[in-house]
Amino acid sequence: MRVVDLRSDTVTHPSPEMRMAMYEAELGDDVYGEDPTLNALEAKAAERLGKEAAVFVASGTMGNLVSVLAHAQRGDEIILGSKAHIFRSEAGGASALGGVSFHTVPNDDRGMLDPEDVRAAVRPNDPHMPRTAAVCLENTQNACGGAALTQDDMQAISAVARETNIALHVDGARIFNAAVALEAPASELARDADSLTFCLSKGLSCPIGSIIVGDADYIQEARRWRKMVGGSMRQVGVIAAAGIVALDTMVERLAEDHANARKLAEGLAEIPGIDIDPDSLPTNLVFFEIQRDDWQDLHRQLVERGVKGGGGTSRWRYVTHYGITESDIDYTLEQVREVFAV
Ligand code: TLP
Repeated sequence: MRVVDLRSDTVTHPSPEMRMAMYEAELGDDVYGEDPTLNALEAKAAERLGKEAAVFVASGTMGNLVSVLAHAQRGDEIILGSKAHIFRSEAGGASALGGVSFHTVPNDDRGMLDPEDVRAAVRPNDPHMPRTAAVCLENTQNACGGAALTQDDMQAISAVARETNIALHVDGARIFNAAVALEAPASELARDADSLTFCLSKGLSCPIGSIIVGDADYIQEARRWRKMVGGSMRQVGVIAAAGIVALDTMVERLAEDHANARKLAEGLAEIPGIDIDPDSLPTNLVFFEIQRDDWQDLHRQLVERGVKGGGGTSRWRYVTHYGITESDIDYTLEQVREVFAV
């Protein structure tokens, strides 16, 4: 049976060039700082994001956790959107492991925070209160339709962060999707951030890994926290090799995923029972509302026909990625049309 897996861009497999690079990678022990392939990846990532240094971590969740722990002490607080992945989908790690509490402010439809809300959330210097250590933005913002925040958005929040002497961390799991959608270099979007995490194993199609970038002292501190959470690895060049190929060959092609997402959204918009505004779609995450009570049954039927994605609630998400072709989009629309016709 034909399978079109639209559950996430995390399901992507490495390209043939990545597999070859992994096979041939020169290796060393990274805990001694001696893995040449990883060192090359970290240098490339830092340069690409316009930062002094970078450190490789096992996942986006570990990247955000280590980033927050390197900014905040036990008892501190971080400000973040109520729809932030760090708040909703990372098992409360910063609280559980770091004693850091979350202070949420509303995300608007694009995932942006209101700078005045952030300013108001920063605690005064009062011994009754937790200290505010950082504010976090997410770009693209997953739960807000995958919208890309612009450099002006970043700058508006970083201005408040500078003024109030807190750090700005960006969960840039999909920062390259934002960069491609906005036709802006990723380094521009990262410019005002003190730290930024991006994922290699989403749209960039690596099997494993994320990177944190920042200034050299901060990344040194992040290395300590990475060690503490058990994330320092040994011959990691075997996975880093894929990351180098990803940064060289997989960024520009994200435009194809965005074009496929647009085609999918436009097709879905014509199907009765589906509510979606394709004009609000900027990247590779397609969110839509099923306006039928039998959405669970519709979901089951689509999965039986090989179209995977959505479910859970009546708000579904289909994600385009390296493993999805334009013909897969045609097939998906055909199946959805048929299933929804009944
Ligand atoms: N997101 C996954 C799931 O957790 C929902 C997905 O399928 O979208 N930041 C953002 C914005 C993310 O979307 C994710 C993963 C992460 C961080 C965590 O990355 P991993 O899965 O590598 O720990």
